[in-house]
Amino acid sequence: MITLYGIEWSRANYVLFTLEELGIEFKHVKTHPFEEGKNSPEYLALNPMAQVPTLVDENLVLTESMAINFYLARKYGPERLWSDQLEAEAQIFKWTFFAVAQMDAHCVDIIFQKKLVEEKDRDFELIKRAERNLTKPLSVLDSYLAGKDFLVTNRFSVADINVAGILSYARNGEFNFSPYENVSRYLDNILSRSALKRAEAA
Ligand SMILES: N[C@@H](CCC(=O)N[C@@H](CS)C(=O)NCC(=O)O)C(=O)O
Repeated sequence: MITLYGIEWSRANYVLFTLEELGIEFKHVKTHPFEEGKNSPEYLALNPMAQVPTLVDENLVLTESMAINFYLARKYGPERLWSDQLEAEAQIFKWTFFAVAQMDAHCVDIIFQKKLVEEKDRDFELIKRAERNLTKPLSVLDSYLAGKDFLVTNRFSVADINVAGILSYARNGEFNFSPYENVSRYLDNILSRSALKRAEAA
């Protein structure tokens, strides 16, 4: 039996999305990223960074949300969320790393400042900088998505879960995606999937 640690509004959300897409049974331990429980010796033995998510599948203990999603997709949904074509697999890696390297930190800054920091303490300069830093990667993504519904070989894959998951942080932090029409349409499409609704209700 798989166990996933991490509450649904953390990065565990991306993993819950994958688990729900795959329809796998799992145990959900709602470890909170900002509460003391994550510093227990038992949890630190699984995730020495004291972060969520962490996945345990039999003898495998895996951290890092994107790596967890790659593993789940390959093990439990190779036809549905992965690809047996090397070129398509390379694109799954490419778009996931693009989102992690070019956008993740800015999306986290936006949601953290807008939703977790009180207005009186909010760093508006940091928000502006994060929004500015998203301009180039979002323009690249927007051009790529013209006429496409999905990132890789025009079918839904784990790359869509990873990229839309990362961008959902900016969206939930009220970032204005309207200048990026293709990205907006794409996010509406991916983030309205019933599996994500189930994940958010977890
Ligand atoms: N790169 C890691 C980041 C994990 C991460 O930063 N998780 C946050 C919650 S979304 C957390 O646990 N923060 C608490 C902390 O860093 O102490 C991943 O993708 O899994």
